[in-house]
Amino acid sequence: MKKKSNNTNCLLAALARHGYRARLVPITRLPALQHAFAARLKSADPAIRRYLSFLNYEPPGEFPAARSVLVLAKAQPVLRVIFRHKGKTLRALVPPTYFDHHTCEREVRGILKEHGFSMARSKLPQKTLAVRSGLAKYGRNNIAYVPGWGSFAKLFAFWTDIPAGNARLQTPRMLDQCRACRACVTACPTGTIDGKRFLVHAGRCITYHNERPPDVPFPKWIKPGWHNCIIGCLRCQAACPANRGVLGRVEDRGRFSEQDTAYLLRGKFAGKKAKAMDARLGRAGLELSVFPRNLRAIIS
Ligand code: B12
Repeated sequence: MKKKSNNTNCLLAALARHGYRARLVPITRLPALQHAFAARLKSADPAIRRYLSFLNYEPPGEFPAARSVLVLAKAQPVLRVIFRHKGKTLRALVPPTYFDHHTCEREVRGILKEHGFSMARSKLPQKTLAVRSGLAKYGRNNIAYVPGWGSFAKLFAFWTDIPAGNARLQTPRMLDQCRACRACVTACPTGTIDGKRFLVHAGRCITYHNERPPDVPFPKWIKPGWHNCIIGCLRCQAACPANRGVLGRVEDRGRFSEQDTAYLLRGKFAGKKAKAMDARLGRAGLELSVFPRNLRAIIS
């Protein structure tokens, strides 16, 4: 086995060849990160504080070799999924970051293994880590922007046994171009992005509502015309000048016939048919658990 420091450089180069930008955060930096995060969270919506109760800053007991957190970003396009309904074609959008999670995880695990390292999944705040590690900067919309990829970047954070030296956390920064820009504030119809404070009002975000279980109806204040994606929302990202170079990146993934669409709108899912449909939806970053509510919202 080669010396680990050489391996680290080779590993970072291999990750880059596979399209990943990477930063390493030593685990010794996590208490400070956790402290700062908790302080910021005080002004967040109670719903989001509950939502974030899954966060955990301790490496898993079964991975005592953990030395660092490998923070990764990978560029992703918008996906377009076609539903045939009543003789018409509906082109539904799935924003970046909803798909290929397991494929990427398998790929990264394989690359690490080739270089003599291991990893474990984490429950860490990925966006905060991306910004504090210097991989990204915040947009005014609170989404992390990676140079050249805009906000169309999927983020990951894995526990690893890679030595990370003494790398320091960086001060969170907003993109310079956001200073004089209010495009996202204006584009968001729900008031999620507040021109006066940095933290978003997450409980107003359309994404918050369309990611909830399908038996939870949308609140009445969300107007039907505000829905624009089958999951998530693209309004603040589509209006963002910092995303100009990536907005055209759209990939077709999935086509659902009249019969499929009728099945999804009926909302009664069980047995083999449901399993097969879930697998087809999974390729497009979707899952049965958001149907029929989200499809009804964009079809009506
Ligand atoms: C909870 C959550 C949500 C919630 C709450 C969102 C929120 N902003 O908190 C809801 C459901 C609303 C949501 C929506 C979306 N999410 Co989300 N979400 C998460 C999750 C699980 C945790 C995020 C989190 O830590 N929130 C807590 C807040 C406090 O953290 P923060 O937003 O980073 O806030 C920091 C700043 O506000 C900063 N700060 C405070 N004041 C100031 C002042 C200045 C000047 C500066 C610079 C900074 C600053 O301090 C805070 C703490 O560090 C992560 C996955 C994960 N494990 O990390 C994904 C994640 C952040 N989401 C993601 C995405 C893509 C989205 C959506 C774009 C989805 C979509 N297309 O519809 C929207 C965007 C909404 C928005 N404008 O923020 C991606 C982000 C990818 C990226 N490039 O940034 C993640 C990482 C998932 C992933 N792996 O891809 N999400």
